[in-house]
Amino acid sequence: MKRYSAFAIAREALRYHTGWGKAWRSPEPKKSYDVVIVGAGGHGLATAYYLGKNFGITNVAILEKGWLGGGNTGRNTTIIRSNYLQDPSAAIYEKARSLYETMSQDLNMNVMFSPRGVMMLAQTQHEIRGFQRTAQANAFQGVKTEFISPQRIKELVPIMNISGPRYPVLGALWQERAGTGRHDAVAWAYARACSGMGMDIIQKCEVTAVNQSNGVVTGVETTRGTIGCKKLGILVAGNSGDLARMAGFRLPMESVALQALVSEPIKPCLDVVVMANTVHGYISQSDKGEFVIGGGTDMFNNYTQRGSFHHIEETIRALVETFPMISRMKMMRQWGGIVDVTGDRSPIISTTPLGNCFINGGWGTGGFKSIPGSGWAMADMMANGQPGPLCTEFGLDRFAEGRFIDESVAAGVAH
Ligand code: FAD
Ligand code: PYC
Repeated sequence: MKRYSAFAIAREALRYHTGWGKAWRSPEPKKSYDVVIVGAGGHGLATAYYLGKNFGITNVAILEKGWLGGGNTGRNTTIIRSNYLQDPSAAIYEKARSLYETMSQDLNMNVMFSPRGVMMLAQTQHEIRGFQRTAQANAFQGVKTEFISPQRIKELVPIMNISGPRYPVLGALWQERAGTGRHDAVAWAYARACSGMGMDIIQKCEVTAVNQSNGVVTGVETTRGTIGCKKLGILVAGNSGDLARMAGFRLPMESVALQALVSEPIKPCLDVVVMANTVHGYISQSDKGEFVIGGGTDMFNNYTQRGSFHHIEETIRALVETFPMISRMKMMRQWGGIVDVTGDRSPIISTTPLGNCFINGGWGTGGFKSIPGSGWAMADMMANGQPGPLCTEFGLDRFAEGRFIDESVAAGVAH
């Protein structure tokens, strides 16, 4: 794999950029692998990468039914933060956030991590109490957040109307080192690193059945033939229920569409991320100048990877009191992704009833930020056969035991 560097750019400039080569190989699938990962989204690719980097396991295939990064990883609004309430969540999201800080250097590709700060607005008395509680919990967890005043918010975001008649801005939970990253680049950077370690990324390869013998996984049937494996990792977000059915178990998870939209590009005027959870809207400005805007999920189960008109209206209506300038902007495009939502709004990173088959899903509306931490924890579990410290609490058993990790407030998106 060629190293990207200033020197490489200069060298390629001299030879008209003819020597870059492909970022990852597209090989034919082998008959079998030590590990097969289903899903080349951020979580699948990160898991493969840390299997190689942390455990030296490189006889790995990552199978993807579409194109890599074409699921939710390439459809999200790229917010990265770790201001969660419960200890196990804060630990894994903060691990992920800290890995984002050095990801560009670690993977030798610019993932444009931009720690511009994320604020979650408190627009009711209830939210003030909730966010003050989170700030306190975060202080104990070693996650740096603070509850800030309306005046400080106005200094940080001059375009915001903090004295709206219906939803005045009463304060915010502020995380200064939170921010955004380039979603495609995250997938591409992991893919390039995995391919560089000799792993096979096989696109347009849909898994259609899971093979097993004596309660242990032996491989998968795919649209490109049978592929054997000693260990199987399922990381398919909104399709988790389908894969679990193929593997012979059920998941406490629902699939719903989450939508977003972007405006026409304008001059820079918003250099932090703002989430307004009471009204169900959030907003940031991309490097191109577009406002990236999202709202709540569709409130019914579906598998549609597209947007709908009533959502534009609902989401803009939610934000327009706080950001009046939006009312005069044109919206350019919208899209949707299928998110995998659990009852406690926390992920599942778990062994399964099928031997040597592991599942990672349920990140719902918030799994872009967790990609590196989730991959780190999943690789650890797959290499050692049992959950390590970062994911012990996220097992499937918590639903049978009633040991929920309630993060419905921290999720920040209405479900
Ligand atoms: P995906 O990226 O969806 O990857 C799973 C892959 O599995 C897909 O590529 C799919 O094609 C493949 N697959 C499925 N079935 C099969 C099969 N049978 N065989 C082979 N391959 C299969 N999170 C944040 O942290 N911050 C945000 O700001 C944010 N905003 C969001 C906005 C929107 C509109 C959406 C939709 C989501 C948002 N999220 C956000 C959530 C985040 O995008 C997801 O949690 C995360 O991307 C999930 O990554 P993944 O790798 O698990 O899934
Ligand atoms: O998890 O921060 C988040 C988020 C914002 C929008 C969608 N998800």
